Amino acid sequence: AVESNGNTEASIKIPTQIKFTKLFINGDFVDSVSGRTYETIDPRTGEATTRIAEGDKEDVDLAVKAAREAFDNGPWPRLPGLGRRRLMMKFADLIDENVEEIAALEAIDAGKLFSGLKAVDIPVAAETLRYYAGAADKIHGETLKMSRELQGYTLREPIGVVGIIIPWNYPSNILFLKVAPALATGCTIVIKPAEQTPLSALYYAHLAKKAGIPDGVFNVVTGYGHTAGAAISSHMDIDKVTFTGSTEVGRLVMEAAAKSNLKSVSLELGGKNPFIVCDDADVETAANLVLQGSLCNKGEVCVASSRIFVQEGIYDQLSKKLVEKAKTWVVGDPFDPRTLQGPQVDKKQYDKILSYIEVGKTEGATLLTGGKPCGEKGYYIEPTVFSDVKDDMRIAKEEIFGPVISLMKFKTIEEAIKRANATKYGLAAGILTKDLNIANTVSRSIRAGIIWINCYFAFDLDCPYGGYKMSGFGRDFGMQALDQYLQVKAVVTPLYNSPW
Ligand code: TXE
Repeated sequence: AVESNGNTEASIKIPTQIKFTKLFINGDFVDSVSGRTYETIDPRTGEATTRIAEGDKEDVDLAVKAAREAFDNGPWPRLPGLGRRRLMMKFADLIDENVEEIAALEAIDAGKLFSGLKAVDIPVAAETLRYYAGAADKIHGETLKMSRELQGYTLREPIGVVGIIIPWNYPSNILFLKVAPALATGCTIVIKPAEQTPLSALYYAHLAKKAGIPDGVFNVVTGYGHTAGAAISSHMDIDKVTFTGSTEVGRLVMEAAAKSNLKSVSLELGGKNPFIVCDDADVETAANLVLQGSLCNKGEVCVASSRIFVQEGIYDQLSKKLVEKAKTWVVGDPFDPRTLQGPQVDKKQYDKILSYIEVGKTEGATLLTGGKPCGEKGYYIEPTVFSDVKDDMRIAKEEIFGPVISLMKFKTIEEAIKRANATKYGLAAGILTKDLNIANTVSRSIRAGIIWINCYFAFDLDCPYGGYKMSGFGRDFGMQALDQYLQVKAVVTPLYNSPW
């Protein structure tokens, strides 16, 4: 049964205190220049958690100055790779030693499940540091053959000061999938966490210092997007900005980069990801994968399976099974180990999701279950299943970013491919079938950055991750992510006796 929040809260002891609420610039926690702070909200209750320093342009300027100095004159980019590796490994160990505390901070900030944060998100953040730490001393260029009387080789050098702007749905994982390769290459960084979820980033700043990462290398400016975020993307002294967030803001970031110093940009944006379930799929497996794909992290996932294309032969059975399972999907306090779905991150997202559910009903989709808020306080929404969803409905075209499953019927695989591709996005896709030829055909035909065959959300640090089309460009994770933070320098010298 769907449980209301609040039922279990009294018995839950939250294992943390909030220690860090100020900006972290040049190795110190400092107030914002203006002295302003803003309130963060606990999505479990809708009440205030704490006040956080509200950084703005002046604070970004100070952070960039520190990062610039650390890059231009400090030890970090000049250390041999193994020096950076050692410190990054130490940083990772410190994260592991504090998993419980960080997990609790993030559960309070984002409404994410404490158990999942403790078992997966935070340990994976530490592993991401280790993965790229291992690469820090293996970054090298090429010796070139050259066609003339010249000796040539390339160096791969760190790009410089990196601005990192991230969202609130995976505050630790998205942070480290950018921070870890940037640090490994020798870059220095200025991070702007999402205004909703600053607590873990500030905690990591304290651990970075404890690990011995030199002052000025790792800076955090908390604050809002249109002020602190915009100051990063338009800064004249930042060499690269890497952004994960909405497509609308991605466009603003790119525009600001173009209008300022033409800094390098990579963007990981929204998605409207198709999951194709063929007639030969096992219904139970399909239902479990669809449920995970659509409801995991309360649907606040850019690669969520948000358009479920089901072949006509299995459509009714799968719909029935999904409804049964959605009704027993436990919504509740993220600290309760029985909970599968916590509250949406904030009132804005909560309202957005509920309004999309209304749009779905108005446009003629059939609401099979859910569709309502739940609990007496906080931002909880019932797992929702719509069937008879048509391609031109807004719930099939726009990113809802909530616990909403949209079922769409198809006849032939050619039709499914065509409809799956009929979107401006191209982040992820799934295909469930026993037929290898169909699986291979679909994986080559869908224009998306990752295709999951007979699985969903199968992430791996070694697997590049990023978008096609308006889902952005650039790849996080995998060794390819290092390229985002490196630039290639060619060095040329004449050979003996050459005309030069
Ligand atoms: O995102 P924003 P919001 C999608 C999802 C969600 C919608 C809106 O559909 O419902 O976006 O979410 C910073 N210059 N995704 O409003 O605003 C902001 O402070 C520079 C998908 O929260 O894009 C935050 O740090 N930065 C996505 C970050 O951008 C600016 C995850 C993301 O916030 C800025 C999140 C500006 N002008 C939302 N304005 C995914 N790809 O996973 C805001 N920011």
